[in-house]
Amino acid sequence: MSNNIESHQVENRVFKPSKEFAKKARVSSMAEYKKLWKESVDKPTKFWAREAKELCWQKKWKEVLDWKAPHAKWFVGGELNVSESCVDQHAKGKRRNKAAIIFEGEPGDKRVITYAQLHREVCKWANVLIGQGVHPHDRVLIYMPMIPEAAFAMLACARIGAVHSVVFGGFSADSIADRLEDSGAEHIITADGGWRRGKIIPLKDNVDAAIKSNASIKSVIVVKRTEQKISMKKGRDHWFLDLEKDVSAKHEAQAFDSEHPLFILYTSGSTGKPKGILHTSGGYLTGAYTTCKYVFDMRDEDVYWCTADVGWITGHTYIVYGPLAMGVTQVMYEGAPNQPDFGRFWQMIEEYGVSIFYTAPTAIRAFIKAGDHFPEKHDLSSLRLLGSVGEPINPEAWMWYRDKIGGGRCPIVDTWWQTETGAIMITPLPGCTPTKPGTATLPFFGIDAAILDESGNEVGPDEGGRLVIRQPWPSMTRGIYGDKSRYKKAYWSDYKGIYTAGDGARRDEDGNFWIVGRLDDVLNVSGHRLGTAEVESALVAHDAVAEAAVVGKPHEIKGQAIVAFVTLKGDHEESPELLGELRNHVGNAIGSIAKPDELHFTPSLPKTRSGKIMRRLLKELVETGDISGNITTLEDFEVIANLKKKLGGK
Ligand code: 6R9
Repeated sequence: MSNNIESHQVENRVFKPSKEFAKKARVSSMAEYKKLWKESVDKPTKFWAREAKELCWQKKWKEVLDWKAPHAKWFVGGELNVSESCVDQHAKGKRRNKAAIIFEGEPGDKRVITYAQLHREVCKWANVLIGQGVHPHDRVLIYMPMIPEAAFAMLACARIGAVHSVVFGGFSADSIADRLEDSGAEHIITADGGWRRGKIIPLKDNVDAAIKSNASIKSVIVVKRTEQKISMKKGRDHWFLDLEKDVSAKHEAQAFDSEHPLFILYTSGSTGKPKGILHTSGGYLTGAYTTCKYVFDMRDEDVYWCTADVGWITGHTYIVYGPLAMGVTQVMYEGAPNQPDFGRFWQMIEEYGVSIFYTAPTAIRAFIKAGDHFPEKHDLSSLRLLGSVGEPINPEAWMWYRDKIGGGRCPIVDTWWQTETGAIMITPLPGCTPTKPGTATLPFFGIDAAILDESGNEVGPDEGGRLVIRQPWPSMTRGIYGDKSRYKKAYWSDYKGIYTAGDGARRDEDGNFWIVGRLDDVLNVSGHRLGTAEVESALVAHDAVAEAAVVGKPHEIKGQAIVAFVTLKGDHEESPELLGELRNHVGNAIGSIAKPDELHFTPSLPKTRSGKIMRRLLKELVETGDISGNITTLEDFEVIANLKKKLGGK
């Protein structure tokens, strides 16, 4: 029996970019894409060097790539200051008075920060950090709401050669403590609080709890945001407002080596302690910049909005480093998408004339559930390009996004990538790639992606296998902070010299990559290995279904039985009839092999705080009736408690 993943999904809808979009795009035909892609993987150093040249370097590199698998050095001998490309070049040039960040807080407060102001702020922050004794290579933990100061602080760290480690503001004191310990950070940047769903997240209180018995913390810099009372420890804790009074708004950006560490970002990993994914300077910035240019087709006149939080890699690459290196105007929003209601995003798109919008499938499914009347109330005609990231986007959610948000005219870029890859890897190019709902389509320039079976052979069309990258790329992680062997074991041990992403995938006959789910989640039913994405997408394609998650459960005869969890759209009610109908619907859509043996309705699914469905928890719940593992990354604990009751567990 083959160990490969089977695929049963058929998708025939194809959408080509409009002639009008193609005409103005940087890459406007598939022939051009294919030619450029081939050149770029045949001679990756040539392609990436050409792109890297568009950034600000204080000293040119001697060698583009030094590759001793799995360790890469890019732009060897080159020196740059990352913040110079993102800030100084615009502040000194024609974008001086252009809006860099249009900020909206959850309570409705607004601010516009021009590139010249951004420059002054970043310089002030850099001087404040130096004043607190922060040196190059020192790690600085940033625990902030989604306010412009989060970007200022990150860029200031980059500017002085310190290594930031941003911890998502929704994480607890324990997560901060773990990350402080692992990274050895001695400085913290935070705020009194942040606004989320009309409530204050007590950021400073959480920091206090995390460092209560930690004597190694030298300084805590606090931004005033929510203005509730907090405690400040004398000598250690400082209001930024006080510190900035004593510093200059000028700071000369010193050059650092291309491989100087830029940041550590922790990613949960399926088991055990979070991995500190390390990224360095020149290569990372090249990846961020190049993908913004080609994938989002960013132009000077665009208003770009990525709804991620800076606590995730998407916020690092596609809020801070990439868009700012491009000199674009972007919208930044502090709060929840449903505050005060599910119209908030659409209202903001209308108000600011957003032209490029980048969000996640989990948000799209929530909007579908909330109802079409929210987007319908707003003029979304400024939009010209839509993006998706984070999970496979179910074809029906893709169609909704295209029709209801994109008005049928905006190309959708479904971008596959990871914290570890630093930048987008598999994606349509908006001016040329024919898209099909549910596939991230084709590899980006310089990216040699493939799907291999267990013995390392490339699989045929529509055969599932492991998604790998066969050549180094500039924005790849340089490793797991402080754990060399874990890096090798996690990503480089399946095949020699080849990066394994941990995702299952297949390619269709047009070469498009379809992510079928995480390899850890693959189902094995009567010897058939099925990815989770196809079964879930079949469920979501039913009119009544908003969201679905499937997991395997031990079964005496079949090996595994399929258990599905389903949330319904607002106007549908659960019933035994609907349950039967949904099971049959999956059977009809992809075959009886994929028909769920059990199906449970639930008002919501367990997710990570970045919106990814946590199938691991559902699996544990159906297998043992309880959850024992680490659930600190879970967004909403109630979900699990309710499901436990429902399944009659402990
Ligand atoms: C950027 C980001 C990475 C994992 C990745 C995959 C899933 C992300 C996807 C996608 C299908 C897409 N993923 N984008 N799956 N289609 N367009 O999300 O990074 O948080 O590290 O997660 O997310 O499973 O391996 P990260």
